[in-house]
Amino acid sequence: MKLRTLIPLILLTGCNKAPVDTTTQVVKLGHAAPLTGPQSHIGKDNENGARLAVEEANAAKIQMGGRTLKFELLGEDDQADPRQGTLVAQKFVDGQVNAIIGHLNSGTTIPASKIYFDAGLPQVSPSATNPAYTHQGFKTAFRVMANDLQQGRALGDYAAKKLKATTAAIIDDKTAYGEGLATEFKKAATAHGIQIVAEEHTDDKAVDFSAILTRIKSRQPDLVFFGGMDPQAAPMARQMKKLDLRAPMLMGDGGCTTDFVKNAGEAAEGHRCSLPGVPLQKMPGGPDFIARYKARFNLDIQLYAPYAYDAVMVVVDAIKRADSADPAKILAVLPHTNYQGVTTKITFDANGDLKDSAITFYTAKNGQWVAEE
Ligand code: ABU
Repeated sequence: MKLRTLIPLILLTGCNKAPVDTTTQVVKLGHAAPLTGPQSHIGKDNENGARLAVEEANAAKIQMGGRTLKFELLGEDDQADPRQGTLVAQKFVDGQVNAIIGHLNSGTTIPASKIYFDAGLPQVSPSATNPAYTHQGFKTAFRVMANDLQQGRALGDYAAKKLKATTAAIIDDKTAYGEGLATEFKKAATAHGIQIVAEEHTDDKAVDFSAILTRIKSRQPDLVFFGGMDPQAAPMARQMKKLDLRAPMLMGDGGCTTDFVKNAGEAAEGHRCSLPGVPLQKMPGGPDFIARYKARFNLDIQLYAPYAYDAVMVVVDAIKRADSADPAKILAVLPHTNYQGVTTKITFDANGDLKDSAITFYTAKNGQWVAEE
């Protein structure tokens, strides 16, 4: 750029001061997920989805008040730990971010949401599905995925109608997500007359389930429901096979990952999972998103990347409609979102939950999750 073109764009505030850029306006988006520990592969997938959205939003050179918006993604590792989640939340508040994308886990999202609410910061979680997140009366809390009232009910219906189970064992990982989903599954399953013959608990760091599974085997359930994430689900499947516990495992979205089928190997075969939304290939922007994600990161999508992408784009859309990146102004328009995302058409109910979302069931076959029609 020639100097005479550059000078009007840069305001020099004094000989010793750095020039103030009057051509761009920075918009800071905080993103929180586990980037270390057993769930780091899912956390990085979320962050990649959000990063792709930020890069595409920047490429669109959105103009506001004579400036180009420059979105910055500030990624933090909450380690899937509730206490770390609140520390990250406070860091975002102190750093004066404009909006939050996250967190990934319900166990971090829920305690962090109080901090964002108190600070008046919009929060859009791509993946936290415990209903409590949006049921606290916080007008700052939104999510772009069905919650576990819907998912738990669908899992109970599936157990009764599709798997024809009359008995079930339930294991949860004692997290807000795993325990919450197991509770909703149990309500729906028992409403269908399924007898719960065992209830066991583990945690989100455990890898040895042999004692739990041995007790469950003695009760001969028609299925084993697991409320938890893939770092537990994969070794659990392997240990079920070793113990010759042949009942299918039924899981929610937390087990529905690429890593589950990879790490469980042959022991994954025949297990089932549910995932909010339609299969990625059938999502409105799914095939194109898969290609763009692969081109940018040279990775396959784990799980929630398209939801993280949509969570960013919902905020970008709100900023455009508000004609402002001020958090209060974003919050004024977010409830009226009507945005065609990669995953679905996104509109929110009065709680900040997605209005319409399908639930899809998958069976592990030949090393992949295969969607059921
Ligand atoms: N939706 C399952 C994983 C995230 C969570 O809700 O904890």
